Amino acid sequence: MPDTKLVLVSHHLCPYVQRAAITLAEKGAPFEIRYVDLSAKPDWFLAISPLGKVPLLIVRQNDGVETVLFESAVICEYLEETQPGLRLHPADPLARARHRGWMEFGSSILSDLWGFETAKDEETYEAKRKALADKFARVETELKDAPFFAGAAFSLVDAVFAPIFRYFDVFDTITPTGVFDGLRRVAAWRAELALRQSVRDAVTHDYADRLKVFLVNHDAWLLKRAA
Ligand SMILES: N[C@@H](CCC(=O)N[C@@H](CS)C(=O)NCC(=O)O)C(=O)O
Repeated sequence: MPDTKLVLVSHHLCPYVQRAAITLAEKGAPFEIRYVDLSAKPDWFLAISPLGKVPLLIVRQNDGVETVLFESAVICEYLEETQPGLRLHPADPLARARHRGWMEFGSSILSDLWGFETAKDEETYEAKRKALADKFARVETELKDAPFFAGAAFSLVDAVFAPIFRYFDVFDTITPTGVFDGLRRVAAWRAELALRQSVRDAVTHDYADRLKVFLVNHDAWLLKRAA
């Protein structure tokens, strides 16, 4: 769809936005990026975002008609179906369905991660830390062939997990979380994803600083634990 113009409505820290940005980069699809302050959502954004959330993908067709897509999985699937280049879903329907399940599993990890990074006391922190460790232990048993989730081919599951691992690249500079202890395959997957150009380019250079400010603003136990 060479004449379609794509605008990704974003937030600097959002892992769901990163999924879409990684997918766009893997496809080699040109796109504009527009950042939104989620603490003071502008009217234009509220008018087009049914859930008041990022990411949105604004698709402007060559006849000038604009369609707004919301929900990161929907956006990634749309890009997979419309953009040429690397296929990011397996061709086999059963394998594809399995991948969709693990994308959803990644979303459930993000929900625990939110609780983990915003925990204000040790008890909550530890409960969320354990939930994350348990989920990654489950992921460990799914990983069979390196370097990516499905072996040689980078897929949408990788695009979902790379932004999750990125959080820990910052957390590790603050305090050891132990979430990946003993998970050899997950650790190798994480290291591989961190090297991928599409993953590196999915955030701005000040991502780590912004995440640390977020932790300070949320009075995060993670920081107190390190002190
Ligand atoms: N299920 C959504 C989740 C998106 C989401 O939670 N976005 C957050 C930022 S990471 C957001 O926009 N939050 C604003 C709000 O809830 O008010 C997706 O996959 O796109």
